[in-house]
Amino acid sequence: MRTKINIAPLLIISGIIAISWYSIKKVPSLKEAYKKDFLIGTALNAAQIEEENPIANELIKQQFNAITPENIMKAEIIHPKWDTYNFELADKLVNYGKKYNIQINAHTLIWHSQLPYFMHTIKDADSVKQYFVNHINTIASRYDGKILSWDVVNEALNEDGTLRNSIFLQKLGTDYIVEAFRLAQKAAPHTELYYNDYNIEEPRKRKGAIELIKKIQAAGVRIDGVGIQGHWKAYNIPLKDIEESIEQFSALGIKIMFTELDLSVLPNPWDGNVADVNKHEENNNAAMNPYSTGLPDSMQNKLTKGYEDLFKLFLKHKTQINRVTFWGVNDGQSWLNDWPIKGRTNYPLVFDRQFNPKPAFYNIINLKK
Ligand code: 9MR
Repeated sequence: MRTKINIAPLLIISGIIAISWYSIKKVPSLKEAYKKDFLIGTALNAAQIEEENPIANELIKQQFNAITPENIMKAEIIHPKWDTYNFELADKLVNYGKKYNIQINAHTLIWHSQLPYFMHTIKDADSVKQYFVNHINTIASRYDGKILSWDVVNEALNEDGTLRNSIFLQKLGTDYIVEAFRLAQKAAPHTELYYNDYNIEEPRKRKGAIELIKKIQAAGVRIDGVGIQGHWKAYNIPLKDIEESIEQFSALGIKIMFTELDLSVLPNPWDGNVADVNKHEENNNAAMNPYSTGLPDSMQNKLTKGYEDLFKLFLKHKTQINRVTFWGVNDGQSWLNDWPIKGRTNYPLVFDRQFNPKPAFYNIINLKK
């Protein structure tokens, strides 16, 4: 007996994909609009690197000429055990970039967070040193010549500009950042090397970052750029601090990137633009999740204006800025739906949950008309 296959659901799904694909095709392209100014990047999660969703894939190719892996090159994933590296997804990312002609910023070599489990069991300085050297040498050399740049060290500073009390500071001493860049420069001579952090536009932390960069330079070690992450609030963007930072960092002779741009519209239980992934707030209530059914125009307008003001500033300083990367492709992907409170509905990017461009997107595009 022949089994009957019901193809109706398949036809409906293909229809939806075709319609979405057709409407994506009609959207203007950020990377095209800004091609003479700076790279326009996005962060990719594992599913996007694996090209699981054809709509996401089409949009990424159309809009972005730079990608950063959101998680898959972090130590806990790429170096899960002392002697084991897991390069599968990072290699796929490299192929993805090659296939679609998109530049890759690798993220990140030395970070106190998302360390592999074995690092929490290590107590002696020699083993930390050995991990540090092996980790940088193995990973940075593997991708040299295949990627544009590395976030060599991520988030090494406290809010007051002093060095964060990480396992690396404790076991390796205050020169560990210079040493990380020294090792990276040797292992990856063809790759640009950056320091990346949040809130380094803020004067106290900025001062710490400037000292750090000067220290690396004074040691005769190469540092090519600084990444200002850009996790801000749509309703309170520190434009003056950002402009001063662009001026002061570029005076050091290095490139500037905005590396993890997103603008939260939700209330924050703490003050400041802290992006410390290890801080969480448990308390969830309706007041802290006010837009679960949709974003009101008043807040949409703030988001749109926020993005427009930022891109105006970026364009004003375009000769100093090499890349602006959004931290995710669409609102549904954003870490800000789960941080600092789990399960909220945030709207921080320029494409909505259905991959449609938001008013902020069009205002950014219109600045170039
Ligand atoms: O967006 C990332 C999220 O998916 C991860 O769970 C989290 C922990 O690895 O890291 C997020 O990305 C962070 C980035 O790597 C460094 N700066 C702050 C970012 C947001 O937390």
